[in-house]
Amino acid sequence: METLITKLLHLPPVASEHGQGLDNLMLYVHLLMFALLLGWGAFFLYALWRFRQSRSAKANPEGVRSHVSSYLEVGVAVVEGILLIGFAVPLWARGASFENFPDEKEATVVKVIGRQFNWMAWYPGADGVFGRSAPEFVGDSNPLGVDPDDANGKDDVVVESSDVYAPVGKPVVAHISSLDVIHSFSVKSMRVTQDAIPGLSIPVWFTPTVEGTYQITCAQLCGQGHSSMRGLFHAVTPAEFTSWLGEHTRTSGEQVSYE
Ligand SMILES: [Cu+2]
Repeated sequence: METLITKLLHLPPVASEHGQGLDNLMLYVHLLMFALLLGWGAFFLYALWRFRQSRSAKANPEGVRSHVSSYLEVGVAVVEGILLIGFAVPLWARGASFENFPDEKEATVVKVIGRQFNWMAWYPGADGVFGRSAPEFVGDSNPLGVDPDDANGKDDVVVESSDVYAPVGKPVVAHISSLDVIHSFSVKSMRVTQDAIPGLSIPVWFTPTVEGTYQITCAQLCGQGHSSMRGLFHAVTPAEFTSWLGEHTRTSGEQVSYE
């Protein structure tokens, strides 16, 4: 969704629930910086005029006696405090605190795994449980090492084409990790960025609100193919998501489907 803020700050349209709050904060920080720019600019011009050579040849040993500058400093610090405590910390806590994470039963859960140079998305399928994975199963056709004999993995879906699907109106919990070097999963329109670190699985959550196809970017320089590590995040209707997942689920024969 394009807003006055996205136009003003040249941001991609916002398409997630918490995105607007983040944009608001960015606008407030920019407004504060703009006010400081005007204030300092005006003071600079005043100082050039006030202390010009022809007017003030004598030094004043008493210096400034007014407290205006102190009051201004305190005022700026108060505004900064409000931005930090009133806006930034609550936004951070909403995204980062585990207490605020949605229940995975009520969410679309997906593992997003980066590697040089694409993204893979692993869904638990209809049973909602991810299959086991282990290093001994890793191969060209099974890069994530999903155990072919594990019952929980039979309906799992693995997509290797850098496409991530999720329905709108429901929280997405994405567990981000990497097979090789440090990548960073970033969907600007969702206002989400999380480093993908080998050996770690780091969850992020967001709720897509606007249907559409949005670019996934790797936000961490990760090698020669870094710039080609683009993907697509598809925010679709719940019905479209169910049918998409159904098309990719293999209930007999193959355990895991690859795109
Ligand atoms: Cu990368």
